[in-house]
Amino acid sequence: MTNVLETGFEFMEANNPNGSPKIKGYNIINGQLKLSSGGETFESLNPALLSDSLGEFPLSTKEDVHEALAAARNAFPSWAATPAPTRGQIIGNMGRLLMQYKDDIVRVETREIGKTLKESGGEVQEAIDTCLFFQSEGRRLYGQTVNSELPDKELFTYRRPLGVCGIINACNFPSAVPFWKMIPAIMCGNTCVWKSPQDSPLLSFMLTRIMHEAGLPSGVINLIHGKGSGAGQHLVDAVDEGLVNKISFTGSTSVGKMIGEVCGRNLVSASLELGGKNPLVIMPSANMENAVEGAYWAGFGTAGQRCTSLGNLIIHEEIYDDFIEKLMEKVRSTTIGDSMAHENVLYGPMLSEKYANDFIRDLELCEKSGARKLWGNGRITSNNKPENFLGDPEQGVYMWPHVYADVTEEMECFHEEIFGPAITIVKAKDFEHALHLANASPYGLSSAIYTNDRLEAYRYKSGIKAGMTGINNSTTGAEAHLPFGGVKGSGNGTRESGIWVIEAYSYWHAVNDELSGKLQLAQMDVEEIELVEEEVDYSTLA
Ligand code: UN1
Repeated sequence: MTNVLETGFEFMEANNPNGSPKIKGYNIINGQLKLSSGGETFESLNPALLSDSLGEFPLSTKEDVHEALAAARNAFPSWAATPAPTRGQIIGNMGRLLMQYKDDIVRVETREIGKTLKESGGEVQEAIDTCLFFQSEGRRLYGQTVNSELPDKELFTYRRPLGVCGIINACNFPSAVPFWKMIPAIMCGNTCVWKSPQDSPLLSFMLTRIMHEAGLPSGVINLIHGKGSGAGQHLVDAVDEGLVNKISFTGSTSVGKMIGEVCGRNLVSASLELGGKNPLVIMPSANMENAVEGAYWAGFGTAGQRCTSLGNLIIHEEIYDDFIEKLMEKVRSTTIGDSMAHENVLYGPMLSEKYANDFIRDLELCEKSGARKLWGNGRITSNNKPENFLGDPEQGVYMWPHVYADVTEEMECFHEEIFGPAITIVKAKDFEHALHLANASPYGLSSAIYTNDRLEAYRYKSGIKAGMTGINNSTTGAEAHLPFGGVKGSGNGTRESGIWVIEAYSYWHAVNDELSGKLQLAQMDVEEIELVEEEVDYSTLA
C-alpha cells in the first residue's frame, strides 16, 4: 500500500498519440492509493479530443465502497475532536494550495470536461473562495448561551457533526461543487466518502491529493471512482445498511428523488441540488443590449451545461421580435471549439459522449413539441458546422447552439430541463403573464428579470418561486458565500454555500447545566408573576 503523498503520479506505459500524459488513477482510501478489488478500470477521455485519454481509474466495487465507509467511520472520532479552528486551518491550507496550483488544475479541468480555460479558472476560484470562507468559519462555528427560566441554571447550544457523509456530484462543476459540499462537511467535523463523477476522475484525484498535502489526516476524505449505477448506487445503498449519516447529491431530479426516498426511510439527512428550467424575463423597459448579452451568456455559456443555465426565455410581446433578432445575431456568430487550442471560444464540447446523447434526445423533444426552430443542427461534424467553429469537430463532441421560439406552456419542452446549448423562447402578454410563465415549470432553481421598472423588479422577486433570482443579470453566476439551491423540483430546500450550508452538515445539541444542586422542574417550578390588579381609568388621559 502506498500513502497518497509518498509517490508522484504514475504514468501509463504508452502516453497518448499526441504525447499528452495518461495516468494510472487510484481510489484514495484512508490516505492510501487503492485499485479496485474487482480489478476493473474505466478511462477518462477529453471530450474536445476523444483520442486523448487522461488515464485509467478503478471501477469500484461494493467492497471498495464499504472499505471507504469504514475508513471514514474510523477517522470520525478524532477528526470530530480536533478543534474547529485547526480544522479551519487545514481548509485554509487547501485554499492556498489551490491558488498555488491553480493554472495546472484549470488545465486539467479543461482537458477533462472541455470547459473553456476562462470558465475553469472561474470555477477553481469558486473552490478557493469556499476554502477561504470556511477557514475562518472554523474560528466561529458558534453556538449560543441561552437564559434559563430557572435560577442557577444555564442553557447552551452546540453544533455537532453528523458523522459519515456520502458526497455525489455531477461533472459540470467538478471542483467547485464537491468543495461546496466537503469543505463545510469537514469544517463541522464530519468525514466523507466522495464518489467522483465518472467523467472527471483525474481532477478529483488531483484535488484529493492536494487536500492531503494541505494536512488533512488520512480517512477524513476518501475518494472512490466508478459509475453512478455502480459505486454511486453502492454508496446510496449503504444508507439502508446504517453506514452513512448524510448524503449530499447534485444531479438529476429523478436520481435525487430516489436518494431522498432512501434517506427518508432511514431518517438520514439529504442535501439535494437538482435540475432547473430557469426562466429569464425580458420587459420593454430593460436595457436591450445588456439583456441580450445576459440571455446569450445564460443560455450558451458553458455550452448550457450549468444547472443555472437559461431554460425558458420569456419575452414581452412588445419587444419579442426585436429582441429575438438581436439575440440571433449573436447566436449565429457563436465561436465554438477546444479552448486549449483556440482563444476566445464561447463554449467547447459537451462534458462527455453521454451528455451529448442525452442532449440529442432532449432536442427531439423540442422538435416533436412543435416549437419553431430558429437555429441549430444537432451535433457538429465536418459537413455540418456553424461558421465560427474552430478546429476539427470530428475530434470531439460538439453541439450547435439551438434556439426554439413560440414555445407555449402546453408544450413538453417548456417543462423539461434541456442540459446543453439550447433555449426555449416564450411570448408573454404582460408582466403578470410573464410572472405566471416563470412560475409554470416544475422547477425552481434560478430565475432572472431584465427591467428598469423598480415595481416590476420588486413584484418579480416577491412573486417568483425560486431559490435564486437575478435582477438585470443572467441566471448563472451565484457567488460562493450566498445560499445556493432551489425549491419545487430543484431540491429539498437544503442550501449550499455561505453560513447557511452549516445547517446541512451539523445538528443542534441543546445542553442544560443545573447548578442549583437540586431538581428544579422546568415549566412547573418557574416563579409565576401575577398581574397587579388595580382599576385605572386610562380614559382620563385622553
Ligand atoms: C452548478 O451548475 O451545479 O451559479 C453550479 C453558477 C455557478 C455554480 C453552478 N457559480 O452558475
